[in-house]
Amino acid sequence: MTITITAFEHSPDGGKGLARDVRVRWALEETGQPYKVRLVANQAMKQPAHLALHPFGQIPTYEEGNLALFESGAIVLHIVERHAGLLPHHANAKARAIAWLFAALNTVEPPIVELSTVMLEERDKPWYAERLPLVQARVRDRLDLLATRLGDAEWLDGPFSAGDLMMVSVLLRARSSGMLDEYPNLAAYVARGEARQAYRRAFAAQLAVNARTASG
Ligand SMILES: N[C@@H](CCC(=O)N[C@@H](CS)C(=O)NCC(=O)O)C(=O)O
Repeated sequence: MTITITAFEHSPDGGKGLARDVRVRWALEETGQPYKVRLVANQAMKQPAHLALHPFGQIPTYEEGNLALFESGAIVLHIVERHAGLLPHHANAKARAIAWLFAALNTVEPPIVELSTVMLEERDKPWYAERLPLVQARVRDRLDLLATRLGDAEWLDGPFSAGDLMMVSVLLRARSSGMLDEYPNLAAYVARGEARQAYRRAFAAQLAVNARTASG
């Protein structure tokens, strides 16, 4: 059955890999699943056709036969549960990989998203200078403990898993703030994720879309 995902026609980052379709593309590449991409223009995102797929009018979505899914975490989990490669076979190890996937989305991503919002959208507010260090401290709270837990391991819990795929995807969103560089082991962990052939293919595919739509 054909898999179709949605992505931005014009990604706000211009193709730097931060839009959340990249994590879905990455999971599909790691598990060897071919997929199609339907690009969605900004104005179409909140129109009925797209809202029927995604209740909040966002990307990514995932369609396969009768199944339509939204939420990048749910989509990645769906992919890796059906196709081998990113979840360990042993039940306990599998449960822990899924815990890391949720930790990336629920525990690490929220302060990172908050920091991006402050830096991108609140710079001109009178309280920016006071708020920024508070939000940076919330990110540091997470990164400090994540860096300690990772130590000098290659991946979070044994071989590369869906938990690492999601954690690397989330940490990439912190890179432009410079905060990732405060943690050499996390920066190296992210670089190891980016060096994977499957990530490179996913990144290149979304970059190609953005290069094309920027010039067209
Ligand atoms: N929790 C959602 C977040 C989805 C999300 O924020 N998507 C962004 C792109 S990365 C989007 O569609 N933004 C446009 C909008 O919200 O109107 C997920 O992980 O899929």
